[in-house]
Amino acid sequence: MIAVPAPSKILIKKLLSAKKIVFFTGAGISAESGIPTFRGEDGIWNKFKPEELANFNSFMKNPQLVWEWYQFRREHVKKAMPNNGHLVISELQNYFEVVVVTQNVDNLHRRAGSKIIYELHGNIEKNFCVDCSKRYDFVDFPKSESSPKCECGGLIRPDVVWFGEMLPATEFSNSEKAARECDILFSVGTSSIVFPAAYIPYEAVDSGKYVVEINPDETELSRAANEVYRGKSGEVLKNILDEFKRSIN
Ligand code: BV8
Ligand code: ZN
Repeated sequence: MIAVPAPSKILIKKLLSAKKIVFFTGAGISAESGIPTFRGEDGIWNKFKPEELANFNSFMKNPQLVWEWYQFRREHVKKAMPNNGHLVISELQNYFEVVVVTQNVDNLHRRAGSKIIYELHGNIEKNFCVDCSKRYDFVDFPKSESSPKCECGGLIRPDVVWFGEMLPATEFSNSEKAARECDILFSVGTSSIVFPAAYIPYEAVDSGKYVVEINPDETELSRAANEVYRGKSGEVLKNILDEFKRSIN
């Protein structure tokens, strides 16, 4: 059993004087909720690379396959519950101004009670028609249904950002601003290889902010971070919250 890394004295000291915290999260924070990550050994449908499926051309070429992939993921998301990682981030709102910048499309931060969330890659529960843009948000499409059509006859697609597509401009610029203005940025459960989202932690690094990575594995960001916690986010974040609460009492 690998010991969960305890928070450093420096980090607790930084937290005691901090006001604004940004959590930049990826698929790893939802792993303990049973949602497979993209690129780990349990990666979703390992036979396909996310870039091959999360892609407009693949969708137009084979809407059925891509639609089924999202239905498969929606099933996971529906059954999933926020884990300690999401819940700690939500509870820290009682002590700090917390901004969540997430690459995840699974809605778990919102369900855990986080208020300020920038979804850089969209939301798997939202959909729209590729032809007339009619919204089909939070519609429970029957499992059997092949890729559904809009009343105008157009294909309905998930409202997520696919490879080669622009990120939502306002969410992205708000995220950059939050990273520049925070006291501490935690990068949690992301391989830090998908851009331009992966630039966000570097905004904090370049602005001289304290950057903490929480990930069992090394990533591209590791060498630029001030501190790295090699552990599961649900456990590491719980330790940090408990130690912080001990320090303020
Ligand atoms: C764009 C939504 C162009 C859909 C996703 C430089 C600049 C700009 C673009 C690029 C660039 N270089 C390359 C590009 C192209 C591309 C890109 O980044 N490719 C990568 C693969 C190299 N980027 C794009 O195409 C972007 N669009 O640039 O448009 C453009 C420009 C101008 C004008 C027009 C167009 C769009 C990218 C968004 C793609 N959409 N998802 C969906 O979800 O289905 S990306 C997908 O990857 C998910 O969003 C996911 O969140 C994201 C990142 O993956 P991670 O979250 O990090 O997950 P991963 O599995 O990789 O890692 C999990 C980590 O968790 C691991 O490190 C693991 O160790 C850790 N972990 C596991 N368990 C735990 C844990 N950590 C903590 N606790 C645990 N228990
Ligand atoms: Zn339509």
